Amino acid sequence: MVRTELVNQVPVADRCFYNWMMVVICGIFVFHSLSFSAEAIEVDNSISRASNSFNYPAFPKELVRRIEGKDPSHTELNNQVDPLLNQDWGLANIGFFNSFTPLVQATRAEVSSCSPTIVVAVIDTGIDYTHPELKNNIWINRNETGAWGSKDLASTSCRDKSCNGLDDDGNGFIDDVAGWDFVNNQPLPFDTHGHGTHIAGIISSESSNGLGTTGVCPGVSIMPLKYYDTGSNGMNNLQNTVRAIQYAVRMGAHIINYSGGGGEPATAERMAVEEANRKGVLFVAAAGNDGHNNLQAPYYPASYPLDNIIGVASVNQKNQLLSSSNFGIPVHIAAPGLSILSTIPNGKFGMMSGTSQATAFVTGAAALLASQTIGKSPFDFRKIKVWILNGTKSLPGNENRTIVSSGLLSISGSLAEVYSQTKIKRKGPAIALIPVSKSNRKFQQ
Ligand SMILES: [Ca+2]
Ligand SMILES: [Ca+2]
Ligand SMILES: [Ca+2]
Repeated sequence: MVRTELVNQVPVADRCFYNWMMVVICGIFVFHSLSFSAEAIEVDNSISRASNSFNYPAFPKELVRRIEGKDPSHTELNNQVDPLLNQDWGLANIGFFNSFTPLVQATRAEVSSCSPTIVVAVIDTGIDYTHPELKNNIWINRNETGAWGSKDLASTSCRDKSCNGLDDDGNGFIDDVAGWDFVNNQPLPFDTHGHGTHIAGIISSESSNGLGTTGVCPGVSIMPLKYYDTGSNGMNNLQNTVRAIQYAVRMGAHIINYSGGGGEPATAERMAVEEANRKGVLFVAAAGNDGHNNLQAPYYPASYPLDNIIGVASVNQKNQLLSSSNFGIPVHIAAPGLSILSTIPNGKFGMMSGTSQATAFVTGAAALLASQTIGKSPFDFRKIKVWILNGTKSLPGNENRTIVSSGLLSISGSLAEVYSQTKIKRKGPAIALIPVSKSNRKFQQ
């Protein structure tokens, strides 16, 4: 029985001949297969205490400045070329760059600077929150920050709620200033694996900062929730998944990205996603990388019949469904998923493949659409889902309707849906992207 796995597991033939990084990725991801007993899980609701036994990096000073309210301008464009942008075929194929054309008439600033008030929970392997592409976009728990205590107190050297050893906001997690590591039960959700950092980068990498490429929704707030670790078993992964979903919903995430899953349903997990539904949270989930029809062999959580779920298949550069990608209704949409360039830990960039990556593109698109409308109307996952699914384009050669219920993700198509169905006024003429063709940067190693 296979349950709660990361879904980068495309066949070796699909993904292992691109570069050295792909060889590494294949080595990491091919052999995950985790087992559990589907219904026999209990979710621990006791207060989670911080552990001092991990040497994960402290949150960077830029994040601390944001916590202290001294650096609110992180989303401003600084107009430096993102040197790897021209290698980001995924952005091109989903019409990201066409969003700046007169047809759609979004300005680059609109599309390249999402609202930090939109919160995306990335339930994954954690995130390298020190990565220069991501560190400015990490979600902050405002009620676990701020000055605390007196200088006369001898019990701790910390004078801030983020490190005082107390659950200041009473949510059951001590010092959870920027997410939570459910694997190790501590407040630094650092990514020692790579998968979560890659997902976060596809969604939110900073734009025009002279580094890497750009996320679909740069500047959106990312809530890192670490549920997965190669050292833990499938049962723990599932329990941590449930707790992470519950945390995301309670702490106000608008969108949850879940690039994992398995073939067995679990009542506790379904209940958590149902609660997300009731609270208006969009749940974007990978369709899985087994190459099968999810109608015949469901893949969870993507296959739960809940209307806040968008299930995502993966395609290659020619918009052909990967042979590894699951398909069939209720898989809603397809997105790029082969050799996707994004962030990996320690400030690096690399490529990964699978419906995990495709899921992140759809999540980024949902966040982008939400950023267009937030402040003008409440976040409404049903509208977001309709805009995304109505904005798709057909998948050539894939017998569109039998593979996914919609088609290929299209940012420009979805934005056009938003602008045609709302009273949002365009702010001005489109402006061109900074050309990147002269860049000769290589992947960092
Ligand atoms: Ca807390
Ligand atoms: Ca605290
Ligand atoms: Ca960048």
